[in-house]
Amino acid sequence: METAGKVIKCKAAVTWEANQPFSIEEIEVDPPKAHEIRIKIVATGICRSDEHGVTGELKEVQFPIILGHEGVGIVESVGEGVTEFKPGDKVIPLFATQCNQCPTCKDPRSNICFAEKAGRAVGMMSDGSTRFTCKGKKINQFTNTGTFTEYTVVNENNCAKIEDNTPLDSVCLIGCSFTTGYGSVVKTAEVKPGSSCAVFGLGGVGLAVIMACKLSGASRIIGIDVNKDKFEKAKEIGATECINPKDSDKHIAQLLLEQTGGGVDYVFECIGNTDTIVSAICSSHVAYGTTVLVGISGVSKTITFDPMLLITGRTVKGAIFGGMKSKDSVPKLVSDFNAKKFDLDKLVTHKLPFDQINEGFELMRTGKSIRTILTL
Ligand code: PAD
Ligand code: ZN
Repeated sequence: METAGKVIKCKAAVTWEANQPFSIEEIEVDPPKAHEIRIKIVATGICRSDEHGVTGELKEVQFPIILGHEGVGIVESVGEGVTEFKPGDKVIPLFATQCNQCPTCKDPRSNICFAEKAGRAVGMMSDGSTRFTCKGKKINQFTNTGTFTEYTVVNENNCAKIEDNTPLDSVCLIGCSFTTGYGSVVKTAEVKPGSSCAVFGLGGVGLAVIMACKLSGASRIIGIDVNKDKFEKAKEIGATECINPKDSDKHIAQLLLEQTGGGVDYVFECIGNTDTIVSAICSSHVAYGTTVLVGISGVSKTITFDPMLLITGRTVKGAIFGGMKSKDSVPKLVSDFNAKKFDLDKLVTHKLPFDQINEGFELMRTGKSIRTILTL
């Protein structure tokens, strides 16, 4: 490609400081260094975790930054030593690193990569620098990805090659929300057929959980949200019933314990609110219920609960990216999607041109969207 080895000037949405609107700017994107890949982003989803980036609630954020982590695109060029990818390949950037060398990558139980934890500075590539510049200032990139830009650079351990015939559209959800929800159900909770499930929070992640509970053969799937406008979609996707905690004088955990005769088999917290995390644990079956923490709470949030809740036999777990090893699982899920084993378009309520990113975020903040996809 004629751009290989050169700086590319392109459009990106820059967040200069916390709680500011996205600013569409021309940026410069450096060529990929050794073991890096430069990608032309084609579509990217808007996730609540990006909003945690806007508000600066995540420790992974230092401004100025290019947010976005749920993208799909095409390889433009590769750095020295890259053998797995070539220009023209369709790829999904991975915020969850998989190096395949560290002890946790080699352990089937985990998807936390220690290569990343060991060396990488916040918002930087592994050599401690960034590939983005705007108006003479270096710009950080969010969680190893940074997809709110026409071009980005990622490490080869943060990229998955996907099938050539994949349409580059809603498949971007496999880069975050879908896999997070699916993995939470299939890998972290290991939901058994015939069981009862409850899902706190019916956003993109919660609905992906519902989809996977249904695929796993759950007989009862209870959706919980304070926004009743989310119920129709949740039922269309597989919820057997929905509850708005505001509609009852009883505590939501009390309601769920009563309605299930002792508690729910598997509870998924997909909000990231410390109160609903405790409610989720209390709603799980007293003797064998499992609660999976999926939603991300802000920095230094803590929860307190009566230890007896666990002594009776409950289990509490949590996972990033559903506990799925990113590089292994993403290509497989993309081929399942291409084989129509699940329908990602059901999670997409809005599609907007990239320039309308601020409108896209407003749709999420006001609870009007499930997932908005920006096309570049
Ligand atoms: P979203 O904002 O689209 O959905 C959250 C839903 O929760 C909305 O429908 C709200 O109405 C509802 N809600 C809010 N407060 C309450 C409450 N008190 N009681 C009941 N319902 C409530 O978010 P999302 O689906 O994009 O993401 C959900 C969380 O998951 C968020 O914290 C995000 O950061 C996290 C996440 N985690 C991972 C991971 O790897 N663990 C990946 C992606 C997202
Ligand atoms: Zn996400």
